[in-house]
Order: sequence, then C-alpha cells, then structure tokens
Amino acid sequence: MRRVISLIDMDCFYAQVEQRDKPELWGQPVIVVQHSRQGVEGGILAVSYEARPFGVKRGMSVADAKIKCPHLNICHVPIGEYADKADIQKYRYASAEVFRVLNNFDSTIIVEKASVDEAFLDLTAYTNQKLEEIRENGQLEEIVKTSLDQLPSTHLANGEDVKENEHLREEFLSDFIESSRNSTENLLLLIAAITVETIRKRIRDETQFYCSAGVGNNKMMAKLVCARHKPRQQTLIPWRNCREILRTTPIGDVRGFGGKMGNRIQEMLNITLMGEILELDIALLIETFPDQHEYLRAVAEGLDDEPVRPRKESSSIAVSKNFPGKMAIRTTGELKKWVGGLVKELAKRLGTDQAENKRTAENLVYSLLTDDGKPQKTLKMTSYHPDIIFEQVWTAIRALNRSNLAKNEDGPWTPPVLNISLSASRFQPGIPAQTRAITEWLGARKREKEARKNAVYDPNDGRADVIIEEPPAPVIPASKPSTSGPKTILDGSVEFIVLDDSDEDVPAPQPLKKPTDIDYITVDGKKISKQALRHLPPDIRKQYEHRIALEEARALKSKSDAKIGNRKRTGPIKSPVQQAKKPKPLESFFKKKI
Ligand code: DCP
Ligand code: MG
Repeated sequence: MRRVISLIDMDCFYAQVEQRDKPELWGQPVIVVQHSRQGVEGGILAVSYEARPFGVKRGMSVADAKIKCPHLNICHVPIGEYADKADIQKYRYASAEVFRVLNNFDSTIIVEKASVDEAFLDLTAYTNQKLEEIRENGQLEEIVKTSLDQLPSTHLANGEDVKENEHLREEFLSDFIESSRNSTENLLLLIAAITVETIRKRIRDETQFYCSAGVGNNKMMAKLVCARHKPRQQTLIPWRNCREILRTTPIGDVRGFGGKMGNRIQEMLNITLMGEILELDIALLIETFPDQHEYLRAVAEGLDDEPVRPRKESSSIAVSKNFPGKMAIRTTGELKKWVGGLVKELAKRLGTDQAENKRTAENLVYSLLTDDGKPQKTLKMTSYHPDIIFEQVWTAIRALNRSNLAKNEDGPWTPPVLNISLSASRFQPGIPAQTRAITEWLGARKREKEARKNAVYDPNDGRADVIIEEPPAPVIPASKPSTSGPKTILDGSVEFIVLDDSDEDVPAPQPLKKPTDIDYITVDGKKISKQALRHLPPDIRKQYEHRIALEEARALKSKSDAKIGNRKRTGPIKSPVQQAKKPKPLESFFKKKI
C-alpha cells in the first residue's frame, strides 16, 4: 500500500514573523537581514513574496536589494543577549506556535519537524480511517462531487501545471477527482489534499501565517512539489505523474541531491535532470555508481521509503558563529570571549529546552573551523551551568592553540578561527538531580531577585515561573515537601538553596533555625547551604569542600588570634598590595566574567 505524505512549508517564514509583529508590513516588500557586524550589513535571510518579483533574493547584499527594490522594508534579526550574534528565538517561538497546531490536529497524523518552518505529515492512517467512515456512511459520491470546492488552493502536478491558469487548474483537478472514483490510491490522496487545505487554514487562523504544501506518496515527492506553487498554495502529485515530473526536474532540486551527491551524479554521468538517470545505459550507471545504481533508478522513478518519524523536538541544540575572511579570530582573548558568549547562549537554550521538554543532553560537541582543519571533540555534559560548561569547553579548546608565543589572553591564536560551533545532543528523558541542582539554583536566584520582597516559599518546585506572593507570615515547611527538587527559602536575611532529592533522604529544613556561619558558604555574594554541595559534580564539590575546610580553619585561627592578640606575629609586615587577597580559584570560577 502506498503511503500518503505531505510536506508543509511556511512561506517566507522570518519575513512573515516580522510582518505579524508590524502589521503595516503585510503586503509590503520585506527582507529579514542578519544583524550587521563592524558596520557591515549582514546577509539576507528571508524575502517576502512582494519583494521577489523585483529580483530580491536570499544571500544578496542589502545594497543590491535596495537598488532592485527601492521601497524595500528592512528588518533585522535581533542580536543575542550574550553573544554579539543573531538571536533567532522569536522565530523559534513562532515556529512552536505552528507546530502546536500541527501536533494537535489529529492524533493519528504523524508529524515530523523537518526544520524551523517545515513539517512532514504522514496521513496514511488518517486518510484510510476517513475513507472507511466515508464508505460506511455512503458519502463517497457527495465527497467526490464537492471536492473541487474544497480544494481552492490546490494544483495538480502534471508538468503542464506550471503554466496553468485558473481554468486549467480546475480542469486538471477535475480529471483527477474523476479518476478517484475507480482508484482508492487517488481517493486517499484526494482526502489528504482536502485535509491539508483544512490544516493550512487552521495554521492561518491560529497564527496568522500563510504556508504552502505538497501532497504525494512519499517525502521526496511531497517536498519536491511543495515548491511548485508557492506561496499560499498546495500541490498534489499522484503516483502516475511522478516520472513525468522528475523527467524535467534538475537533480539538485530533489531532496538529498542538492549537495555533493547531486554534483557527483551530474559531473560523472554528464546529466542535469533526474529523469535522465532512467535513460542512461544501465551498464554505465552500474560502473559509475556500483553501490548506488539501484537507489538512483528508484529515486528517478519517484520512489522513496524514508519514514516520517514523529519528532517534535530537535535532536540537537547548537550555537555557532562564523568569522569569515578578515574577521577570523586571531587572539586567545577574543576566542575566549566568543566561546564564553556562545556557551551562555547555549546554556540559556538548554535551560529552556529542559523545562519545556523534560530532557537533558548528555553530549557536548565543540568544533573550531580553521584553514588548517576542523578540530572537534565530544565532551560529556556534566552540568547546564554556563560557568561549568565554559570551564570544560575552554579547558579543551585552549590546548588547540598552535602559536609558540605567550599563551596568555593577549597572546596570538593560530591558526585563525573561522567558525566556532557548540552542539548539545543525546538527549535523555528527565532532569538529573545534579544538573537540576545547579540549573535551578540559578533559576531560583533569578526569581528571588524579582520577588525578593514578598516571596517566602516557591511551591512550584523551582520549575514554574509563578511565585506565591504575600503569604501571611514567613513560613518554612516543617515537614519534608512531597515533591522533589530544590526549594528556595528566605528568612529575610539569608538565602538558602535546600535540595530535596528523591533518592536521598534529606532532612527537612528545620523551622526558624538560625544558621551558623559554617552552615553555608558564600559564592558570588549569596549564601548557599552546604547540603547543596553533594549535588554538584565531584570536581566542583571537591573545590567547595576544600574551601569550607579553609574557611573553618581560618575562623578558628582568627578566634585564637583574637585571644592572644598580635603578640606572636612573625615574618615581615605585608604591604597593602601584598595583602590584597588573590582571587580564589573557585571564586573566580563562579564569578567569571566571560
Ligand atoms: N533561513 C536562514 N538561513 C538560510 C535559510 C533559511 O536563516 N540559509 C531562515 C529564514 C527563512 C526560514 O529559515 O525564512 C525558512 O527557510 P525557507 O528555506 O523555508 O525559506 P522561506 O520560508 O523564507 O521562504 P519560502 O517561502 O521559499 O519557503
Ligand atoms: Mg519556508
């Protein structure tokens, strides 16, 4: 049985997001531009359909685009909070709105997120079920008769469709509808096309965004025909028309053949169109592509069995920054600054992802692109704390400097770095206590700042944004809270993080116990319960424990000094400069300004 697959692709997505933000831009030529750096305007990422007839294209310089379309409206991608780079979060949120519609439409439809603005839908089960219902209810004739009216933005891909007018569009569709009386396969596609019209309308109603779609028997054909009648249209490709469409399709237009593979086929076989593969001498095809000749012939016939995989979240979260040409990074200090900014951005995105999707990355891959290769390494992710991620990544990266000169922050970095990428992957369900402790400590600190005056106890387990305000009096729960996760407790002067981990029996915080100095340590001006220590990664915990021991020894010493006065002072008296405390490694670790 052939499958029923659709690809939905948002029209000029970033441009629509900007148009929705500024409604006066609807119907206007709009481009979305990467933010400028060092005064140079960034590249064009999205072009509204109103600007396209002027010849404005993605990748073109803004100056050229303005010459082509003088009344062009230019929108900029916001700059990130941490790194001087684009922040595409608002487009991601817009994308999430679209995916909410898709995921909620019907539970029998499999939705695969293919990119920020593209989704594959497997409608096989849905359309078969619908067809059964239609047959049971004797509605077949009615559906066939009314379907043309239900397909106002649908085109039938038959080769002639690219030059069709409205009259021809209806004629081609009517022929197909007629054929579906005797073909279950076509009837299923017809039901799918009507359903996709409904889904697109729902996306429009709920998000204001327009999109286009392709409907066919597999991912490759659905994707290929989606682009045929953009924007705000959809295209249906019946199985019998696949060969004809591929006959005239440039090889690079087919999904998976836009890169190296497509180029190799064109160069080695001296062809440009997908259909030409079927016209080649088969012996030549086997000789040139001994391992892939069968696959290539199948593609040229329109076959593709790649499943639609239910995928709501991306399988990796990555941040990356290019430093092309003269912008290449050449000093350790600059590299450190960028790695720091990217780590903060990554940590922020990972934190959001963790809260939304209740999952945690296990791996962290860094890579540095240089003219002399692309060193990369996979690290185990021990924490979502940006300082800890930075420490791990920077420790690994700093060893890559090949300069023979001083390797301090002012020193040179060779070879110059053209791109930095950090990617977190291998997501596992859940939030490990260790990660949670640190992430939520940071979250709790942020919330405390906002609600310092009134908040006493966060009953939302550190996970929700809600803080119950104005309780009758400062209350600290006397018994162990039933939910797991850190609790933030304020007694007016001292702020504590008390961790409640389900697999360890943590004594409940005792009401109104006034802390002694050694119940907590101070990091970055905040007092942290020592109970929190055992949730930290072992290496960090060791540093803490060492520091506590030092503090306790120091406290004892100053007590005894106070008793005996300064009589026993030995050694030379230190100057104020010498006396100025050297920052402790741990302190600087947590306070690091990067
Ligand atoms: N995008 C980007 N950089 C690229 C390609 C795309 O930042 N090299 C962003 C901007 C696009 C969005 O992703 O708006 C979706 O990409 P599409 O390829 O789907 O292009 P559009 O949605 O802009 O236009 P179309 O209507 O052709 O799909
Ligand atoms: Mg798009």
